[in-house]
Amino acid sequence: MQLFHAGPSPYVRKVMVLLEEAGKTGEIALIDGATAPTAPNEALIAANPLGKIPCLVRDDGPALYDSRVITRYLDAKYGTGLYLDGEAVWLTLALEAHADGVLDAALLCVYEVRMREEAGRSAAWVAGQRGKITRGLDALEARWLDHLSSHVDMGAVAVACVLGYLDFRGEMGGWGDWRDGRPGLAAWGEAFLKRPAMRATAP
Ligand SMILES: N[C@@H](CCC(=O)N[C@@H](CS)C(=O)NCC(=O)O)C(=O)O
Repeated sequence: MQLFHAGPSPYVRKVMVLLEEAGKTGEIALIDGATAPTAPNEALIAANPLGKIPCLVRDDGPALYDSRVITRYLDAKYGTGLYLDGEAVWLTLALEAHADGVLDAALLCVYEVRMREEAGRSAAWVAGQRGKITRGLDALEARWLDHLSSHVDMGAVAVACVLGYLDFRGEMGGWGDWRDGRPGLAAWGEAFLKRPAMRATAP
């Protein structure tokens, strides 16, 4: 299998963390997936018409995207147990979707700075995306700490990838420090980001 990959991508990082946790990084060849809406990667587009990473090219079936589909597939293939069993899987999936939504907002803030001329940028639009980030983080502090502190699942991995990305692109994104006013999330995040799989995949 081959994975269209780029070190800074937080969505790619979710997949890489799963592979690290499973001890299966050696089974997948990483190929250059560097891309942007304004600089499409033709090899990637041949596998994923949406031109987004991660994209997993399989020998025995169609390419898989997006990150949530790939992580679910690899979890089933390698039995990593990062999706909880029974009813609890809905918590994993809800938390992963929540984290990915915060990531989507953060990525759009970064794209606004990197890909739009200053004169064409919309302060109101960026404020709207930052609002999603703030509310998403506040909800993690208010409602998800019990789950986070008692499960290592794909929801927790996705949240940690969000926090890592907010640190990595904080200067460009201008969203402030996710730790401020969120002591529970700060403590959980600092500890989770020290896991070997998180360290090995840091942007
Ligand atoms: N929902 C997708 C989002 C993937 C995504 O937006 N990846 C970015 C890189 S971090 C990308 O490929 N951007 C290029 C583009 O939008 O054209 C997933 O979870 O995989």
